Amino acid sequence: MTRAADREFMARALRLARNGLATTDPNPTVGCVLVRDGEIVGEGFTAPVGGPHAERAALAAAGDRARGATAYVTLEPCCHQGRTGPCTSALLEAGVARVVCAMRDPNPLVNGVGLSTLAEAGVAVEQGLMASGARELNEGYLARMSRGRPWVRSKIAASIDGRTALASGESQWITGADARRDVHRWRARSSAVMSGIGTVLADDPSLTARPDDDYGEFVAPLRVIVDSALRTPPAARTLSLPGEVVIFTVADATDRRPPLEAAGARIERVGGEPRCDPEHLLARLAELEVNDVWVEAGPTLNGALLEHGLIDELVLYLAPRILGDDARGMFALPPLASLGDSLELAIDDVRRVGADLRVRARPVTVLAPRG
Ligand code: AOF
Ligand code: ZN
Repeated sequence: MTRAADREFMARALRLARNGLATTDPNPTVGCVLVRDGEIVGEGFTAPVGGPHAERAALAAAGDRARGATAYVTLEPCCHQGRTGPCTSALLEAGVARVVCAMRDPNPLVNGVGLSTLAEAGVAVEQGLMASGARELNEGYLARMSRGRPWVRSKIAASIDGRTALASGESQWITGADARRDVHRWRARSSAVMSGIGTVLADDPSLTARPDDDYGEFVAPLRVIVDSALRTPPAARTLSLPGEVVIFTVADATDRRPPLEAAGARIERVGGEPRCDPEHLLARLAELEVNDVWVEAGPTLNGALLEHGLIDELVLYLAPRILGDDARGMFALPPLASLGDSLELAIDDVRRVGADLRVRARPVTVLAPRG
């Protein structure tokens, strides 16, 4: 098989994996293409939790034709008994001769053992083909497995002069309908949608994902409120909607707790005083199998996350309007002594969404600690 052919089949496996972006949570989404004599004999992608992994789906489609085939897989095949049996066993039983995978699975139960198991059984194995494409599909899962913390994307809608609300608090709606539709697609593919108490009190948001009808199935994201003093009103809209809501707080059992629990919230106490320690609450979310968090919050929570170096990606929607210097900004941060102290970003992507701009950027430096 030529290198070009290898790339073509791996690109196809990556495209297949995209189908599972919003449905496999908390599992990674994986694509698999089986090729024999230059011809595709089976392909598949990860089913929702408890269902077959990509490899088993492709093997089922190929039947006997999998014997002697090459499997192109976007993530190292698993070798452990989880909710489903090991894919390594299924590949060996089917007589697959060669396995090309894009990247290692950092799950401690796999982490190289999937490939070594196959190699020891005589299968030709390769790793690393088109790894960056595979990484991008499962940024959240990879972050949770390798650093015990979800991937954090913070979405901010602002005017082109960087303002998120008027001094009065009014903020609905700065960006247009297309940007809001885009946001609902991001929410749908996230494991959790997180906001802070300031936003809950000001906007009474639903925090649910409501993508267009043609979006297809998705696992509803967990809704998370960061509310140090437990000020969430029991009548908050998000509590009245179907699905789980977790409120993180540092407040001890107070009389505010029972009405919130009666309204359906799960309350979790995390470390930190007087404010929830963002590292603790993200570690807790990883324990709850949250892969990626979509943050829609105001300057307080965004500032705290940024200051702790916990924002992995900013998704900024910038509307073509100007709100002026009286209006509110994006991040509450301590004053900087010099421009050299500012946080630098790398811009990954810029596009128009309706009348607005969408900028995706990653912090590449950290802010100097508060002096
Ligand atoms: C694969 N192919 O398509 C996926 C894999 O509980 P289970 O049995 O579904 O296993 C979950 C683990 O399987 C998950 O943490 C990750 O290590 C791996 N995901 N592996 O071979 C796939 N989705
Ligand atoms: Zn598997």
